[in-house]
Amino acid sequence: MQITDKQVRFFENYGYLKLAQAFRKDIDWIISEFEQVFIDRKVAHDGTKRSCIVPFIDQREKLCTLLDHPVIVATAKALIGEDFNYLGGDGNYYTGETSWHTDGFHTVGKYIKMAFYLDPVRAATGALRVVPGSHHIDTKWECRHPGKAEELYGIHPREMPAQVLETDPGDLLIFNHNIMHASFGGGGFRRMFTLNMCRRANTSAEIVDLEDFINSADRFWLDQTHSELMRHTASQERMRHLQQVIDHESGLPACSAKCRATMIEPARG
Ligand SMILES: O=C(O)CCC(=O)C(=O)O
Repeated sequence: MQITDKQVRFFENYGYLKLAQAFRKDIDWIISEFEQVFIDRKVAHDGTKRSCIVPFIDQREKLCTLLDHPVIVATAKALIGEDFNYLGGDGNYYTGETSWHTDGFHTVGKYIKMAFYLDPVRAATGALRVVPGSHHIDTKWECRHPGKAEELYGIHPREMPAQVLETDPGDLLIFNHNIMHASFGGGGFRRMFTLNMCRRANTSAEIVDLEDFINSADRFWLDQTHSELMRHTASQERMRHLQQVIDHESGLPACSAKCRATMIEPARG
């Protein structure tokens, strides 16, 4: 599978992409592996608050192979370069709504998220929605405050102009970390997992930003970004996408130690 120049252009301009049914053939094993992670980790989701496991695909050998999957690799290479970095990701049972936010404010580099929603989701049942183009952080257009919809425009945040990305299992969503996104109306058991990635950091500013991102996993009490399983089962090709992160995560254990001392449990997102 190839990502076309037009899809790349769309992603550059609007900040998101949907690959409908790109994982149609894989979705059954993906869902059963997803469930197995929660069983392995003894996380029994009861629908009252979000359950979140990080890093997620790293928990099981078969899920780790998503990082070798031709669709994932071709998409990441097209959007962020041949030697992209894999930065972990979360696996979730979501409860309720996710208010408007971004996953970052990167002024350098390029950070993306790939998201698999494992249940059909529609506008009123927890589909991700994005404000197209809001990843252009230097824009003068007032598109980066949808969370202040009531205060600024007198409307509910749900009514903000946005693209609703309704999905069925087997679809893949990709979005820029800087884009404004939210979801409304999800129930107590909405299943979804993600892979975070970024362009290889080359300048010193990009390296600082990469280290900041890596260290932000301290809230999950992690001492390294990837699991040992992810590393030990990695081919040479997969290692290309792990190595720069491994080389820049020496600060994480100390940051995590501080979080362990001050938080009652690892963050849930
Ligand atoms: O699906 C959702 O409710 C939100 C997902 C999200 O905000 C994210 O993965 O960054």
